[in-house]
Amino acid sequence: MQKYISPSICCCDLSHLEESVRALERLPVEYIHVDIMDGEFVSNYCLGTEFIPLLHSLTNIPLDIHLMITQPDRKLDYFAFSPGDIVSIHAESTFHIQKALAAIRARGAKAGLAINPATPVEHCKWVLEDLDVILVMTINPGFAGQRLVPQTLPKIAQARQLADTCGHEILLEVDGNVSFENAARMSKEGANIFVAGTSSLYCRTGTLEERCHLLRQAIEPNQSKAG
Ligand code: S6P
Ligand code: MG
Repeated sequence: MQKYISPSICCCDLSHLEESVRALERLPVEYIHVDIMDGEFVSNYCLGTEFIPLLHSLTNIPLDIHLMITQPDRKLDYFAFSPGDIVSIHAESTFHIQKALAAIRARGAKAGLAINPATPVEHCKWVLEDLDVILVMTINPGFAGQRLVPQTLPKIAQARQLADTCGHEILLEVDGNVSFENAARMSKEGANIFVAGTSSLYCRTGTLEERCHLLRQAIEPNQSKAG
């Protein structure tokens, strides 16, 4: 199973965004995670719509856009995402999940459904055909630097089982306190995409390269041994 790293760009040094992006390009990583918050779905605000074209102008790394906003189905036109990006909406954020997922796919992006820690995995069941990504939140969304909600770990395995019943590939993403230690556990439970924030890529020990290598070892232990 392929494993992908998606650094959370709000955790980098935003005052030197271009340098931070170049540093990611040298690692390498597969996605850049972009947290968009509206102060309503979550109490916080983080990165605006303009960040998406800005990042696309800086790099070819596909974006992994996490919309923590209410009623995303009514607002997708504000987001200039590109084919190949992942765009995830929250299951708790709209009555019109299927409609929003279909609209994302119609624009060539991968459609993701994010579920909060208290939201059952079964919420994804009737829209599996419309999904490319299930994003299991392993913290309550809104802020970086939180502690894992441990009950979310068995949800990853449940989500993997459900995803594997579908006729097409569904990637399983984890977001929140993806530390080196937690990432290894999440990977064993079947996660594919690992959002790397203050717990790993942007922690304060070692260099960015060393942290990325450690994360890679945690999520792909067998590959690292073979290499
Ligand atoms: C939280 C957001 C996340 C964080 C990420 C930070 O609302 O969706 O993507 O940016 O969790 O990483 P860490 O390691 O500080 O939890
Ligand atoms: Mg996120």
